[in-house]
Amino acid sequence: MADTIFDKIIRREIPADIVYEDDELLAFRDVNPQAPVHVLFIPKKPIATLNDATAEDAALLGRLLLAAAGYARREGFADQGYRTVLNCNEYGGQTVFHLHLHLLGGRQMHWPPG
Ligand code: D5M
Repeated sequence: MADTIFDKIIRREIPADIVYEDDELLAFRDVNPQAPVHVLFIPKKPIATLNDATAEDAALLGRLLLAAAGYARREGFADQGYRTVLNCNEYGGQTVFHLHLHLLGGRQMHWPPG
């Protein structure tokens, strides 16, 4: 898989506003926030898109979701609500090809998304 800007953040080669880290995951604030809270949760394992995840990654993807929910709970906006988004490839609007989960909160979301 090609090296991405998120791999550089994992290796601390470029700065990021990191809000969560464990052995397998990293979370940092999106540089172009679309809501008062906009955090990206990524696996440290280089998976380019959701299409590239395999059954072997099932637990990792579950932990990614739970890490986002845990962050919302700790930050006090879980009950108010939030949105998680995982863009895949061109029609999904994916621009960085290292799988990432957007966590958006702090404002009313609308449906359908654009
Ligand atoms: O989302 C990719 C997201 O990644 C987009 O919202 C901007 C964000 N981004 C890009 N570069 C950085 C850095 N260096 N720090 C923080 N956030 C960044 P996608 O789902 O691929 O469209």
